[in-house]
Amino acid sequence: MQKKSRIILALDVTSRADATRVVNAVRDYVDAIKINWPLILAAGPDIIREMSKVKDVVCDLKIADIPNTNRMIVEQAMSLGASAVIAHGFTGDDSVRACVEAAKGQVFVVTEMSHPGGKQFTAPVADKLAALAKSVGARGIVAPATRPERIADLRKIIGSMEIISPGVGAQGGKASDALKAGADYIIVGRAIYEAQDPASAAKALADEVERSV
Ligand code: O7E
Repeated sequence: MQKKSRIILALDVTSRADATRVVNAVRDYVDAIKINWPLILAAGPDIIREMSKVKDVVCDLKIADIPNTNRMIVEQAMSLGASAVIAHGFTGDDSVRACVEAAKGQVFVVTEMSHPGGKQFTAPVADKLAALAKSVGARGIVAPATRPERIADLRKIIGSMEIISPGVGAQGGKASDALKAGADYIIVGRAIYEAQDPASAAKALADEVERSV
């Protein structure tokens, strides 16, 4: 995954036509595309393969099962062209390790989630989830742009592993705050794909990133 604009597009649209339109408009301003269930269910899993021809795809299935099932899910995602996957850590280190083995390390583990409810159950165990991600050899963690101080806390636990950070724009977080707190990439969905002009919105974010790193 290149590290240029530091923007990962959260492509949470629900048709192949919208996905293609948005990606064609913003491809010069994003480093990777994150594909989540809404688009996979709407357009079919082949959309992963299609988008992987344009940019690296982070397959956000938030995998959370027993080790054997996790392994099978990751193998399918990687065979469709995903460059990395996102998994939950609360299932325990054997389950996350199964993902890491199947993805050859290319796993991001969710820690504290960015929405208000993320404070309820994920925040109290986020430090442990970050430590688990490190201990099993994951590539990085997902940490909230809505609470940049937590990005800084989690950075201390994981050292030089990568942090990808959702919550910029529609959820109230600021790209510059997340990056200054230690995020490597920001994940942005609605602020780009719901904008009147997605290319201008992505460019404005890319400019903000450039000023803050
Ligand atoms: O708010 P948006 O529209 O910019 O979209 C944010 C995206 O990041 C969306 O796909 C959502 O599923 C994801 N996300 C969060 O918003 N908060 C989290 O805590 C975790 C994720 C996530 O994707 O985890 C993996 C990156």
